[in-house]
Amino acid sequence: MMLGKSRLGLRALAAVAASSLLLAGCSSAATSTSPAASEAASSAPAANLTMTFLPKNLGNAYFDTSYKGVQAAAGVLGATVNQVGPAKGDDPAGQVSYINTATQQQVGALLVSANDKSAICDSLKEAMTAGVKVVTFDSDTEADCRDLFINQATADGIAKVQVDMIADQIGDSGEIAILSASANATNQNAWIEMMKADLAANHPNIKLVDTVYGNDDDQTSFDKTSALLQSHPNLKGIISPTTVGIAAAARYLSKSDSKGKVALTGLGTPNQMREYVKDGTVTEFALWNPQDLGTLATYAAAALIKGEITGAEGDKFTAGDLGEFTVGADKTVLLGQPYKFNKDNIDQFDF
Ligand code: RAM
Repeated sequence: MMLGKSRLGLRALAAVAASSLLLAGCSSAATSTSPAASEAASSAPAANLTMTFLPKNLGNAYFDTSYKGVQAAAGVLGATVNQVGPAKGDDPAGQVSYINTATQQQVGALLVSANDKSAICDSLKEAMTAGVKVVTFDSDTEADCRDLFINQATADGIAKVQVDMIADQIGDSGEIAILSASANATNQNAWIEMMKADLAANHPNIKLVDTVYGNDDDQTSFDKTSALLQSHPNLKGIISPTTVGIAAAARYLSKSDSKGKVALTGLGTPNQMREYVKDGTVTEFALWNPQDLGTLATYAAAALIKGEITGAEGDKFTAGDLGEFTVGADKTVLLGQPYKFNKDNIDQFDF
């Protein structure tokens, strides 16, 4: 099921406003609390609501949007969140050093999109042993290296929407290639495996001829697009399941002879893709709201820190304006399902 656009809208400001009202209500209620009750409250240890936000890489519009959601939620929760991260999206060692620093700083929680599902595990386990709550979002680690994973949408739903779009755009027949993020990215790799299975089972006339990696670097992704077109002269379509890759590929295609001849779809942000939808380079692509993902991760981390949830299946918590969420199997929380953007709706979105 596709997500309605109201779920994708920019509701962070409304959430902040509504929660400020709630907070105002709370503080006036607090003045009428009995002295004994306030003494008990003041002796309870304050929750450590400091957090480190560690995306795959800095300078990625997708994670910048997630961070807006993080900050909006932090404002409501009274949390302090600091963003750090490597320059490149294929640098797990860089992530490890930021994780170790956060552990030394004794933050309450780490919010991490993993560059590698196992390479950052030891440092995350050390963080958890030191009392830091670990929430992965967007790109997961092995399940025992974190307290919770905030999943943007089901992996099979993300895979299917991309295969459906390319099949539709190339008449369900011909050569396609995948331009991914880094070769070790947990999220892209899971989606690629499921896309391959879907292609094999349901699209016998589509042939996946190549999978290349732009490492979520704009120039590398641009160059890999050019190389794909040269090595596969019969290419009919490219799927890029990364916002960095699809934007770079669209920029390349829009100025090339292949514009309008080689289809491009995948996962992109409306703001980065708008001009390529309008100039006819791209027909349709998909995503979820990265801001909501950041908001949800922050509320989940706060609930873990405060001991309101432990990450056990069935645990429930509220994520402000996004509503109530329930922890599912394997300590995961699901945001929703991907949404498709095209020329008819893209102007309704601003992220
Ligand atoms: C890029 C990153 C991120 C992924 C999106 C779709 O920004 O690789 O992990 O979820 O694309």
